Amino acid sequence: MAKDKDNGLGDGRRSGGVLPVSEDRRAFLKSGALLAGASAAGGLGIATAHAGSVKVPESNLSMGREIPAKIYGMPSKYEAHVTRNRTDVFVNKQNWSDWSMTPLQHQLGIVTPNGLFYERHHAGIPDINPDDHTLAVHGMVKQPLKFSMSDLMRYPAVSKFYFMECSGNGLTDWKAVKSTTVQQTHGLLSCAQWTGVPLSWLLDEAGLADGAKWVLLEGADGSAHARSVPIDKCMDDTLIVWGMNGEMLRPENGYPLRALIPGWEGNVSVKWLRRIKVGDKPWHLRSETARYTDPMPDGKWRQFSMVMECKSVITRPSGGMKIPGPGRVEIEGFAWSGNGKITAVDVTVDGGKTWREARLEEPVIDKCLTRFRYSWDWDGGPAEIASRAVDSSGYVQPTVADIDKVRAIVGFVQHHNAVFPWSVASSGEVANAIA
Ligand SMILES: Nc1nc2c(c(=O)[nH]1)N[C@H]1C(S)=C(S)[C@@H](COP(=O)(O)O)O[C@H]1N2
Ligand SMILES: [Mo]
Repeated sequence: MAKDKDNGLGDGRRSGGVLPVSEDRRAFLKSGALLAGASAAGGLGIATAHAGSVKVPESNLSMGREIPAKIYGMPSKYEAHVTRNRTDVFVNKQNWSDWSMTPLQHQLGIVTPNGLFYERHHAGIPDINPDDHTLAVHGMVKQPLKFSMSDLMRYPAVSKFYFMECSGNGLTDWKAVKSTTVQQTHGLLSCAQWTGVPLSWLLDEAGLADGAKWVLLEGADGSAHARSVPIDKCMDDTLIVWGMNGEMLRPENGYPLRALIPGWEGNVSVKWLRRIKVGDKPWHLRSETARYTDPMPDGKWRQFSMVMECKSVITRPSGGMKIPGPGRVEIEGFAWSGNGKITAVDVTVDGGKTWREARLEEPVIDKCLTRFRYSWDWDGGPAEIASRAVDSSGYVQPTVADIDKVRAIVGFVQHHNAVFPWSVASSGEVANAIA
């Protein structure tokens, strides 16, 4: 298994003790004893004590790199270890129908940078010229329509933050430890600000015929990936997007056009979108019959379970990291729900015996990643840490045992949103404790 070289707790925090004084910091300071070595004036206990003169660094003594005439900027060479990685747990013999995972342990804030957004393709990444690309709206409509990219981009666009998660996220680690890092256990999850038009505008313009109930979305890739989506979701918050975090979609995320179906399994957000067909019933396609369905205890399979229900995970400290020593540990992670906003996250440090409420970081947005934090005084003994999220519908993130009761498990589980524990050894080493 690939070892992440920058997974220690200390080295990811290059800003040292120089943090702005914020509400969060005040809460941190009030919430308990500081690490040994913290100043009496009330530092976070992260910086090392310093006396004497401040050395002038080499970079102060010469001119820096020149600005090229044109360039697409790239991260610092010192961040080269932060990559999205193809799965090495569920190894595929080819890399066309495959996936790559977001390094959640390195993500700052709630937005996933475009180069780190997870990927899932069924037949590789097509290379589509936007000048040749069109979107057809047809089927049970009063007037079939065809849009070029420049037609679509004349609409007054909207920009919204939404998470995206593959329903297979976590399937490798159902009641068995297979993965080491949170990138491997939860990295089929990312979040972006999407820019495009509400699908309702396009459907209103075409005019829905009486009896229109379902919509087919089809991609222009080699898999001709397609899904059936109920008309209500299409008219509610579904977007047809070309923008992602301030720039055009990346080829791997659907350039030049994709559907973005907020809060639902990633599979319905059809990439390289070329066709929207309105009908009166679902099409029962491969990805809603043979795949992306949940086996039930009565032997039947549940179709169209498309909402990604409330879930959370601790990203720091997480699997493969090492806590430097006893004392203050700032636990942080993500919570999200396809059914609304996150209203609370609880954290346990004793394997679920007791739970304490974590702090939620603003902004807290509907169907978007929400960051939580919890300040823990680690006594240096073995511990088990986990988070449990609650959403605005009142739904509480289930445990593995809860899911086990209501599903038949055939090898692995889709839509695995259970509480996910990490063990902390006396050595400070953090490991996957899902078993
Ligand atoms: N045309 C097309 N759309 C697709 C897919 C695909 O293979 N082809 N994969 C789906 C799946 S399973 C997921 S999880 C998301 C992944 O989107 P991303 O690669 O932008 O993260 O796209 C969905 N849309
Ligand atoms: Mo997916």
